[in-house]
Amino acid sequence: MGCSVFLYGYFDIDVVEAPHGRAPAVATGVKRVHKDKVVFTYQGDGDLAAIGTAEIIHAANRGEGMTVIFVNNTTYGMTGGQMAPTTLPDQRTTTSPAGRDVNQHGHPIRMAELIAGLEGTAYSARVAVNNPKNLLQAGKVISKAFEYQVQDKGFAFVEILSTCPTNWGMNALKANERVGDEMIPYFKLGTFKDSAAKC
Ligand SMILES: Cc1ncc(C[n+]2csc(CCOP(=O)(O)OP(=O)(O)O)c2C)c(N)n1
Repeated sequence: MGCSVFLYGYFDIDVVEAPHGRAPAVATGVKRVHKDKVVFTYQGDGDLAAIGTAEIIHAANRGEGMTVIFVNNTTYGMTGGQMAPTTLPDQRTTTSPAGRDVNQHGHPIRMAELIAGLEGTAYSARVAVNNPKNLLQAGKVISKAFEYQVQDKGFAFVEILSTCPTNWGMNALKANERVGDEMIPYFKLGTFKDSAAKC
């Protein structure tokens, strides 16, 4: 079996492959037609926070009953490591070789907080998968985001801080350290909206 970057190479589920950025729009159609199905999108940061900004904002704002898994690795990985909206200040990428200059390129976007601010969002959280403790927590949060969909609570969003060792130019161990040392201080872990939480 060959190595695949596509989700259906790893999960035994029905898949619709949407053009980049358009997954929330496609998932809207699938969920509205198949209300009994559990529908989720799986999107990178170039995909969700740049190419598909409009789709994700409006799907959340409409409160579509889907779960969104957003993998933030601070770069466009598949195309060779270009700057993404989540690239950290001063981070070098192939399109920001001198480092991201926030005055010129803007600031990294905190999507989980942005999505939490929308009325249709039932649940928004950020987790990381850089160590066993965070990995276990990520599993719990993802389960919750699916439970909310099954309970018809509305739109559920999970941002996962992840690595891209190849484009970051480091080994897997160093890449996991970078998540803790550089990403988590900017992209704080936690729950930003939980419609079921007691005040
Ligand atoms: C509409 C559209 N624009 C651009 C591309 C080219 N493209 C393919 S993969 C990719 C990078 C995606 O990066 P990201 O979503 O961060 O995922 P990663 O590869 O890092 O997991 C781009 C720009 C595309 N396929 N479709």
